[in-house]
Amino acid sequence: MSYDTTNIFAKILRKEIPCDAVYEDEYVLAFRDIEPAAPVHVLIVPKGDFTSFHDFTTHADAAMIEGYFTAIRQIAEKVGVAETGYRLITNHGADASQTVPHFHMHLLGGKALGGLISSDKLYR
Ligand code: DGP
Repeated sequence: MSYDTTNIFAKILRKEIPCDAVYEDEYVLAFRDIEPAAPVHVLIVPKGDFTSFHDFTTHADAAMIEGYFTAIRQIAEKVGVAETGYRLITNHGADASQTVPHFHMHLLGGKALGGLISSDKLYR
């Protein structure tokens, strides 16, 4: 999939539309999800043209990958979930229902999140 420069996160990175930012450095911009699924729901978006996790880990250089994952740890501390716990989720492609084609990680926390997938949704 080629990178679509008109996707919503590209516009947020270019500051064309606003966001509720919680962290920014040379590698990432992190902001609160507009449709939060938990009391803490932050999206961590790398500053580069990466469509998904698969694209990111194929094409990002080592400094970007290190900077990205280090930032996630710092963000978890900053938003207050490092001690209580948090979940990281990323969706790659159609079967994962990825809706925004710019790689991002969801950081969720602020309450007990329960099991990853409820038992009635288990694949059998
Ligand atoms: P995903 O399904 O993994 O591609 O998740 C995309 C997330 O992006 C979804 O939880 C809703 C969020 N989102 C979509 N548009 C906007 C927006 O304009 N601002 C913010 N802050 N979040 C958005």
